[in-house]
Amino acid sequence: MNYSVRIKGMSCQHCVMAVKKALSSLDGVTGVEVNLDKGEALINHDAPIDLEEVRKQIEKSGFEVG
Ligand SMILES: [Cu+2]
Repeated sequence: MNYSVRIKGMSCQHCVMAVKKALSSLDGVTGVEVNLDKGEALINHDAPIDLEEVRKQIEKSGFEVG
């Protein structure tokens, strides 16, 4: 299963890595692809993911969903 989320505030590969790491830590997540140009993360998961947790992780990393 895939879930894509728009992320505001990413500007370089450091941001990408921070988001990847944060989202990869969530339960059920099997992979994370981040597109810096689009400002989007694609989350692969094999169990339902908690969207509130996704938002929290993104904000904890210093970015914003949107
Ligand atoms: Cu950066």
